[in-house]
Amino acid sequence: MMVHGAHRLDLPGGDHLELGRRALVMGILNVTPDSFSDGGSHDDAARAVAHARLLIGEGADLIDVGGESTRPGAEPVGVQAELDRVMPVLDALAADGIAAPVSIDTYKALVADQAVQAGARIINDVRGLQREPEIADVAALHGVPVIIMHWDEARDRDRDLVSEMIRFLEQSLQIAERAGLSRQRVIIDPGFGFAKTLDENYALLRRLGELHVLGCPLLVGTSRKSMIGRLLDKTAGERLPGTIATSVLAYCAGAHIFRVHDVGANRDALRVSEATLYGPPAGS
Ligand code: 7PJ
Repeated sequence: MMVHGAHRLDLPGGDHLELGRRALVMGILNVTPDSFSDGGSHDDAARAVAHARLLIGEGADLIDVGGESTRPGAEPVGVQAELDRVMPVLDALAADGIAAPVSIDTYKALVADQAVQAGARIINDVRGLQREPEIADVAALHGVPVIIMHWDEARDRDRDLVSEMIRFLEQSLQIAERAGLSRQRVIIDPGFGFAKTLDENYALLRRLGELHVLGCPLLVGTSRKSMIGRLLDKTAGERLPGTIATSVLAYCAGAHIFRVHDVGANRDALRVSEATLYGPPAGS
């Protein structure tokens, strides 16, 4: 079973990521008041850098910095408040010479622009370029790839979720192309947990392979989400075994990048998955 499409993702500064059989793990670095650090003070920025180092030590290939909690029911934050959280952390990561490429989790064009100027090399837009389409111009201007996630609260719930998702993502791809961002610069993400029922989240995981028609690399974010917690009746801290199951299943369906809190454990599970589909790496 050989399911992984091979993609080369060019990053600004001459680096690139190989997306294919080897799964990439994106470590989550939340800088919100409900996480361990909100980035606002020097100590907070230092704590965030320490956590990023820990994630990289566990094998993270990428670090995703986010200043707005998009969990259901969370308050939206303004541009300035989001900048106040993420900029000190991005500056501190750059000053620290952090090895892994950093992505900025934002749907705001202005935040994305500032973040990229401070060293972020990927834009992770949970609104799929459809909240502030100017964010596509920011990405094109700086030559950074974008993650377009599906989040469509206005979706017709009588229609098939995956078909609607493909239509939504095609629209996002059109916005990208109009801005001068080629498809090769775009990663797609089905947006687990975003305006989806428990049944829909599991149907999506079952049907993940259908998204390959778009021809883009695929990122999934299921880590500690309620699709696991509600099924198992577990708190956020107890959802790692369930998360690992979703990572392995998504890998087998051809996913390339895994956005997780628990990098080491997911990394190990993905290495075993890689060895199962394609054989162990030479020399091991
Ligand atoms: C996702 C994300 C996701 C991408 C969040 C949480 C909610 N970005 N940002 N995909 N989820 N690309 O982590 O529970 O699934 S915030």
